[in-house]
Amino acid sequence: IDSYDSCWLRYEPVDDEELLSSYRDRCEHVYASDSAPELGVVREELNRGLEGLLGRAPHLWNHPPRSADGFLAIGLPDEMRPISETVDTDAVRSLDEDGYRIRSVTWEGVDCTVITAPTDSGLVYGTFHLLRLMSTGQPIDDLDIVEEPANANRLINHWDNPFRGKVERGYAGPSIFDWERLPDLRQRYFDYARLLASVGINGVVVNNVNTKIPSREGANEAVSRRAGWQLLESDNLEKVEALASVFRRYGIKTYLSVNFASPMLVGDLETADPLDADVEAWWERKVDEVYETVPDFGGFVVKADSEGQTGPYDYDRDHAEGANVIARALEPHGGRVWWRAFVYGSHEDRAVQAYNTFEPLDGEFHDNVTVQIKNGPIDFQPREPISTLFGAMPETDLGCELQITQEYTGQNVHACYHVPQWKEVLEFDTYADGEGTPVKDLLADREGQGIAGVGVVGDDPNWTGHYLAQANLYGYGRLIWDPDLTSEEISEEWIRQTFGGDSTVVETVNEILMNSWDASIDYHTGSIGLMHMMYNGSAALENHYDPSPEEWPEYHGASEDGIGLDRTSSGSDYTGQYREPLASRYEDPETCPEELLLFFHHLPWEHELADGTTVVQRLYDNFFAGVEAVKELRAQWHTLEGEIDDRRYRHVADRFDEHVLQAERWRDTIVSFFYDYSGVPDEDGRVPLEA
Ligand code: BDP
Repeated sequence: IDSYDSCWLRYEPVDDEELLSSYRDRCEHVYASDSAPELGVVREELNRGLEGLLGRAPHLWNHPPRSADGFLAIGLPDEMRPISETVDTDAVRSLDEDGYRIRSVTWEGVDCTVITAPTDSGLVYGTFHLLRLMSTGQPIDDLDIVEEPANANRLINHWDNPFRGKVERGYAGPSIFDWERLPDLRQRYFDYARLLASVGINGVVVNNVNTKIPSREGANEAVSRRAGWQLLESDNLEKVEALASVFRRYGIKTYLSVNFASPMLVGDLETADPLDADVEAWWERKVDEVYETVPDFGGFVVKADSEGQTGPYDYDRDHAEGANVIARALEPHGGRVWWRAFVYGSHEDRAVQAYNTFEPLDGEFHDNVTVQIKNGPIDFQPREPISTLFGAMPETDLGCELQITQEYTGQNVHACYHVPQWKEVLEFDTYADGEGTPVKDLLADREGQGIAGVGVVGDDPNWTGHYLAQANLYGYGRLIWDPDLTSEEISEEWIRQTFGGDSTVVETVNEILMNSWDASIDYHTGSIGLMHMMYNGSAALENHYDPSPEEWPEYHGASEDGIGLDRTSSGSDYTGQYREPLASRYEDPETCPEELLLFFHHLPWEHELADGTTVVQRLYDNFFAGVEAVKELRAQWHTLEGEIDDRRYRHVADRFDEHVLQAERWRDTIVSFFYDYSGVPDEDGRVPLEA
């Protein structure tokens, strides 16, 4: 990790004398079993972490240390006496897979800290938890912690194109996965696995959902031969296993995105029809082969009938038929299909299509299929309403797809902390089972459900492009482990581990992070439900960074008489896909929450909002406020000069300069666009802009 940033696993020396001596008393001697591979990981991480924090490496024992005044004991519940004699082992064994218990106890007159879990991966998570407590300066002398993850599946979806090395929507350099050199391993794989395990991630999909590079990138045959679908070829499976061998040490399963037409691309069949017997047999054989090579393989992600990827529609079959043929092959091995619901193109309003396609199929999917739904109906916009599919398919395992990489929120230039956005998604009450059925509860407690985040790391030394974007990777893992954590709790943990515990630094960075998303919504959308006003450019470019409202009229509906889209019962009736009282709430502009108003309604420019301000004036105000907010974030960052190391200070300061310029560019482009249509000047004289 040396030449690369250690992110939040810096393990800086503890400088508070009292804490240091308490940590030393309790952790200098460690009794850890080393039976399983993961326990090798526990020992390695403790060596590294404690040496950093306490200034010397711990003594590691294979039996209770005799002379010590205190020690740390880590093992399965029945593995060692200091554990079996101090905690309720039945209770530990009945914890969820990945759960753990940490407890301060006295054993044979000695102060002990015990970490125990029903599985090895729980021990890894428990170890990282204890190290986190010390890295954030918490006392550890009176612990009684029981943790279980809220979501069984906590995945990262890499959109990394193998062989070509480019990460789709990646802004942190090329892919970290070097398929040319695999099965040779890079230190980076181990460090990445550590980062992920430290925040509870338990699955990694290593390649892009676009497994065949679509022609929109101008790909020729030679290029698309070296695309993700190829990873299923026999010669490549040992490379997949090499990566899996690293990840499994940390309790992380490896998955692949696969092409629906694999029987034709990888095999030599003439069809990929999911009801064809040869196709069924092909998937079975291929999956058997995968599991011979990668025994704990997680499963497949499939993007089908979407943006140029083939799918069951090519054979007049539906999505359940498409998913099930692959699921049946995975079933005997315990693998799972994550089948994406990201389909659009056949409906005038893109928002309604996923529900129309998938809701009627509820109950038709095989047990080991998870339907993976983006948080909103469009595409990871700064703010969207919540997808109507959540709560609409009770007989189907669902997964929520979030985007960690900042495709639409400033890429690697803007500071934008996404945790509050994800929190809004997970807390959203779907009313699926009456009032009080938030998305987070719908996803939790089912073995086949969970959350997938589109990855953010690349080969840049700082991993995420923008240094502060590390907080998004950290926060993603922490939040999906425990959606009841607040955004501030998560950011504070991250800051303490990343920049140290100085209270001014913690408060300042926290405020910057916490205000960054609101600012982003203001200057990208005006904060009353508009979205998708970015520039695309040529098919090969797909910039998604600069403003270009004239390019996408179908997403904002600007006209001389008003702005917004009618998605009520008189329009596309997206509102009708929600349960009551949501449907009625969104249907009426008087009760529709202002932040989503123009998503659901086309309103006159001078329609009056609740406080008497007009729509167009509110848009002007919010766009201007967004830019001011970014300037304020920058000014706050400037107060940190000299308080944190210069290298990281400069990196972020430089990005803030560009961030301000870009926010102004958005504001000026979009308010001028509104003015051109509406002809309404700003009350404060800011629009039209001075020439
Ligand atoms: C959009 C991206 C595109 C992805 C697509 C997807 O612009 O690159 O391939 O979603 O999720 O966000 O499949």
